[in-house]
Amino acid sequence: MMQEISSSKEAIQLEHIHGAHNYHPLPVVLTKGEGVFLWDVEGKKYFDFLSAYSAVNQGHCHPRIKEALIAQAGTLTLTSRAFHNDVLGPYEKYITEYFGFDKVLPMNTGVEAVETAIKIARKWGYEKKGVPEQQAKIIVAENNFHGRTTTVISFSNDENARKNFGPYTPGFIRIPYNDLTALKAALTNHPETVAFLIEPIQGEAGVNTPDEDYMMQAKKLCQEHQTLLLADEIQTGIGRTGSLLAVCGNCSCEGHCEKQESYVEPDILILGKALSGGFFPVSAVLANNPIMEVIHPGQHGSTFGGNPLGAKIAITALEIVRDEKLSQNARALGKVFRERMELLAEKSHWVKLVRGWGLLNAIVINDSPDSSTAWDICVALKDNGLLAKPTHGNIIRFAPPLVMSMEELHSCCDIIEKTILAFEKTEVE
Ligand code: IF1
Repeated sequence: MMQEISSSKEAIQLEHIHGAHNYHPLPVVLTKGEGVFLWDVEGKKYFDFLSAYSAVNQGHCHPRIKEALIAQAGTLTLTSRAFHNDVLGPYEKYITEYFGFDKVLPMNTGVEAVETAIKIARKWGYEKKGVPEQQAKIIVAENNFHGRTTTVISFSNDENARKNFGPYTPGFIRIPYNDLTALKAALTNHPETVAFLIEPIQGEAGVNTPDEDYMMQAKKLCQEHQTLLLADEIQTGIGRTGSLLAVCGNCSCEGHCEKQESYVEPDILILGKALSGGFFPVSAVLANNPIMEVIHPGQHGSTFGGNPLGAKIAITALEIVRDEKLSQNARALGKVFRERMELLAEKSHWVKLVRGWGLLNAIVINDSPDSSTAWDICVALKDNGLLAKPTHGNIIRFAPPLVMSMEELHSCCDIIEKTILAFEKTEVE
């Protein structure tokens, strides 16, 4: 029998005793979610300003996804890829048309999709570009975050994420983020390069936004050096940054316009998180035929990848982004959010700067990265009814579900303002 939880304290204790200590969560125990709101086991209501790291762009427990899940769960959930199922094909047609690629390779978690993209890029490099065996190189950015597997942490420079997990997978070259000169040099010095793997905005690094033409110029350099551009849009994609994809640049059409001047087409597009609206892991790797055709039966796969339940959920999650105009909403709300935070920065010395695109934003707290100030502010925000999480010590990420109304956004900004200004007073005393 499952032990019933009667208090936050009890739930936290159970996790402490029986679970590995691989996270340091805020001390809040959630039991219910609906739209932009979460409730804890004591019945306190919160605005969600994390969206499960941007997996719940469509809002918690979206009724349309719930309906799709229930209907499909009562019909067929898993066949494996040993047989066909009647949802995978329609899903593959839907998602490839939605994002404008020839083909998709369905996986589950984000990091699996990153691993998949790396495998495809290497194989393409050997078979199409003619890179000598075992020599393929992939260029990545400093302070990248692409997941937790052994290969992916091999090219991280976050000591905490990688130390003592070696030996590491070779074949990666790290260059500074948002530095085209470094990219050009790496491509020139390493003709065996097969891909440039990049987050259009670095999430974990603290919502690092690049120069406006960075992706455009990076794509040009990649083309000149016959190198694939791999866009990890696991966190930035699906409406979050005020466009369907961050690589759409300043176009907020939901990706259904004629491709705009600002759109930079990646050779491989990597999606996860909000592809399922937070119901369970669904990820995808998209590419055109000349690239995807290097993969043949037996060379890659997954028991659950492409399962009918996930496929149905993903179709519905993507329909919602389009039907509810979530990219446009993220764009409008994000602009107001940053304006309000800039006003707050004038009033509070704690807020050093505000940055972000759409509803993927961060404020940098005016304290050292090893201080506890950002954490203490997040605890105070929680007490005032808003849930956000610090990253890298002195940065707080603000990423609410994209279904938020303008009125709710202003209420949230009021909470943040009240909390940080009050924090000021305590500190001065
Ligand atoms: C954790 C951050 C977010 C991602 C990008 C791949 C993945 C992620 C750009 C892997 C995952 C997560 C996972 C979570 C914390 C988190 C995170 F703080 F680390 F940066 F979202 F902001 N590419 N991001 O952001 O996807 O395999 O997890 O499905 O690992 O603790 P996954």
